[in-house]
Amino acid sequence: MTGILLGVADKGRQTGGEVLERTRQETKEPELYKVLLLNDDYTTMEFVVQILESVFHKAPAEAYRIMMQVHTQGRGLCGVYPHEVAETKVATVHDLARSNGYPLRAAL
Ligand code: TYC
Repeated sequence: MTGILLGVADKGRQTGGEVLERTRQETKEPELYKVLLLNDDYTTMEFVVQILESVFHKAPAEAYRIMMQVHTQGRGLCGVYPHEVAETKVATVHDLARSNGYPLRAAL
C-alpha cells in the first residue's frame, strides 16, 4: 500500500513500509465527578427515591438508603460520572423537581 493511503487510513507510524505497534496508551480515562443530592424541608421522601431510581439507576433499597442519608446528614452521594454526564444528571434532577413543584437540588 502507498504511503499516501496509509496516511489517511492508518494511525500507526510508518517506517519504510512497516507500521510499528503502539507502545503508549492513547486513550485516557475521564475525570469523574461526584453528584450529590441536597436535603430540603419540602421535597417528599417518595419523590427523592423516585429520582434516585430513575435518574441514578439505583435499586429501591439503595435509593431509600441514599434518600435517608441525605435526609439525616444533609447531603448524599448519588454517583460518579464524567463531567458532562454529571452536569446533565444535575440538570435533569432540577428539571424534574421544578416540574413537580419541589425545591430539590443536586450539585457536583
Ligand atoms: N427532608 C425531606 C422531608 O423530610 C426529604 C428529603 C430527602 C428531601 C432527601 C430532599 O434530597 C432530599 N420530606
